[in-house]
Amino acid sequence: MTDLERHIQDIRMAFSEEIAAAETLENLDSLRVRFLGKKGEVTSLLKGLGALPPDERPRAGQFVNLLRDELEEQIRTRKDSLEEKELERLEREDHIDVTLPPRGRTGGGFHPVVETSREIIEIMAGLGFSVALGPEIEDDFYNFEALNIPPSHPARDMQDSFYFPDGKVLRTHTSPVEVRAMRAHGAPIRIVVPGKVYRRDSDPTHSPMFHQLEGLMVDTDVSIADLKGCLGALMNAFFDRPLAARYRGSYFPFTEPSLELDIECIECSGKNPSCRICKGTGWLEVAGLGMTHPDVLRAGGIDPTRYTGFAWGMGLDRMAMLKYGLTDLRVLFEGNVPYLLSGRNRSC
Ligand code: 2NL
Repeated sequence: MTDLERHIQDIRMAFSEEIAAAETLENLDSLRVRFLGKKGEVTSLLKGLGALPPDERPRAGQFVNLLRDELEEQIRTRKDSLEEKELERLEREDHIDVTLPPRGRTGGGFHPVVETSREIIEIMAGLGFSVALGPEIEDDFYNFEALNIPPSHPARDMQDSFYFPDGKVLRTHTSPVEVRAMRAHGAPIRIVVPGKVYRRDSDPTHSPMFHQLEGLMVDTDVSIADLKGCLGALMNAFFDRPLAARYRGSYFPFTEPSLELDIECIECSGKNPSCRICKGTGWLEVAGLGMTHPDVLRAGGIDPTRYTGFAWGMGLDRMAMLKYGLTDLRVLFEGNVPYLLSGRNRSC
C-alpha cells in the first residue's frame, strides 16, 4: 500500500466516524467544509498530486477522486436522513391537526344597549306598539319646529346641536321619527322609536352620541291613566318585578302637561342611604313623558280636537346601565367586547 493509499484510508475512517456522529445539518455542513471545502483535507490531497512522479499521477488522481465522490455521496445520504428526521420532528411537535374542534368560542352577542332596546320593543309589542325608524340627519322642521321647539330654544343653538352647512341637523332626539310616522299613517297610532341621537355634550356622564327610545300613542280618549298604565307595565316587565313609581311635574315643549317618571331604586329600594345607584334618594329617574302637545299633533297632521296622545322618551344607555349594573357610561362605547359580554349569556 502506498503512502497515498494509507492517507486515503485514514481520511475515509476519520470521516465515517465523524459523519455517524453528525446529529444536525450544521454539524454535517462543518464536516463537509473540513473534508471537501476549499482548504479541506481531500482538496489538499488533490492539490498535492502535482508533487507525485508523473507516471503515478493518473492512478493517484483516480483514488482521490473516488474518495471525494464517496464522501460527497455519504454527505448527501446523511443530509437526506437528517432532513427527514427534522421533518418528522416538526410534524410531531409543530403540527396543525386540522381535524381538531375549534378552541372554545367566546360566543358573539348583542351589545347591552341593543339587548335593552330589543327587550323594551318586545314588551311594548305586547301592548300593541310597533317599531318606527327614521333618518339620523334631519330637517329643522322635523327635529325642532314640528315639536314646538321655538327658534329661541337652547337646543337650537350651534353650541348644543350638530349642524351641517346646508342647515340639516343630526337629530337631537328620536321624536322627529314620530312626527314623520303621524304624517305617514295618521291616527290611531302606537309606536316606539329606538335610535342614535346626537348632542354637543361630552363628559364622564354624557356622550355626543347616545341612544334613546321614545314612544307615542295617539287615539281617541287617550289619557294620563293610559300613559301611567303603559309605562308602569314597561318598567315592571323590564326590571322583572313590581316597582314603586312616582310622577313629578316637568316641562318639555312637545308635551302638555309634562312629567318625569321615577322608579323605586332597583338596587336598594330606598333602604341604603349610601346606595351608589340612587345616591341615597331611593328613586331613579327613568323617563320624561307627557300628553302630546296639540301643536305637535297638528304638525303631525292629526286633529287635536278628535285625538289625544301620550309620548315618552328614555335613555337606552341609562336603562342598560341600570339593568347590567354599570356605573360608567363610557364603557358602553369603548368596544371592550369581553367586558360587554361578561356575566351574561348572550349567544345570538
Ligand atoms: C327624555 C324626554 C320625551 C317625548 C320625549 C314626544 C314625541 C312627540 C310628541 C311629544 Cl312626537 N313628545 N316625545 C315626550 C316627552 C319626553 O323625552 O327625557 N328623553 C330622554
